[in-house]
Amino acid sequence: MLTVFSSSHRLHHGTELKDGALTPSFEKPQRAETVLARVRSSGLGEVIGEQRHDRACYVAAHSERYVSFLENAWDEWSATGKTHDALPLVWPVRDLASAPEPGFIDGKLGFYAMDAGSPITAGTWEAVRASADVALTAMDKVLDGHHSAFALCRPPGHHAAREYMGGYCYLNNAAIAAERCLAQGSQRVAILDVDFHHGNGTQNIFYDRPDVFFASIHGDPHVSYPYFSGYAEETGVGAGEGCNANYPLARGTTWSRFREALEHALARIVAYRPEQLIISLGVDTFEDDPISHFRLTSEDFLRMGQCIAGAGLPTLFVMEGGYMVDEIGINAVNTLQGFEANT
Ligand code: OKP
Ligand code: ZN
Repeated sequence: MLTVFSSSHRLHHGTELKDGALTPSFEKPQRAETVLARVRSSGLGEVIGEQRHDRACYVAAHSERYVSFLENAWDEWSATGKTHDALPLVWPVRDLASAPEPGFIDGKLGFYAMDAGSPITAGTWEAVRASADVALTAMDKVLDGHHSAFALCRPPGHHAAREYMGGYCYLNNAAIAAERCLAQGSQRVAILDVDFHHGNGTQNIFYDRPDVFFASIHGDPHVSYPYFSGYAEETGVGAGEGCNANYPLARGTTWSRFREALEHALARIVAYRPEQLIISLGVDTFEDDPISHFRLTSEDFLRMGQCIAGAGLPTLFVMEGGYMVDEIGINAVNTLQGFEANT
């Protein structure tokens, strides 16, 4: 399987609030390097760099003003004399949600964020756009006839909605890849999110649309981040009704229960008859992940890849989460090798 990777991810390394203190983020550069090393040592296949894509490819999944915010945020922040990471401090909660866009960076940060998990640093935009370009480049290979490809994206994307960042995410790489398929003539695309956390951003982008089916298997939002979306009752709205499927599972979930949800989601995807399948591949469902609560083993990821291959669809794998740095390379590549073994 072909892998697409960008060394520009190293330009982004930020902090996060953990237990009330600023510490280096769990979402760190070593994650992507570990996965790349495993791709190479396992002989998965060729690794190529990203091709730069038009800004319009990002705006397909996001609003124009949000992309502009991401492009300019660091300059606006550093113009106020600050040299540390930009983090939001105030959010437009329920009764304030219709407020207009603020004109000053402190207000903009909260306006375009769901949490304080996505710091903006000097190199963030360059890394973020390279990550989206990695997904687009890999998607183009699938659209050119490759049966599968691996977009080794960092930072991840699935918490990024049409108009806000959060949960280490800025641009939604999987959604941008799906929009690429539609722009190239596909009628229907499916996205399956197997990251431990609900793909709230992807759900947000396609919630009212019938041309992208979204399914997500994740920790029950009643007790797991992102807390405010991911319930089974969220099935889409308007023309998108029936095109969104959530599988919230209990803490401590092991492969047998995960597999049931996976097979159910894949059956729904096959019935939808998409032309391409995009997998939001988070491996934070691993038993030793430091911030998640499922209990999959490294062997289970081989099985997951085999199940996904059973759908028989041209498939793009997009890297999302996974924070047990020593094992994420093994677990991500196991998924890809399980897929190839059953293709
Ligand atoms: C990203 B992905 C807020 C941090 C809360 C965020 C978890 C994001 C997971 N300060 N934790 O889905 O793996
Ligand atoms: Zn996650």
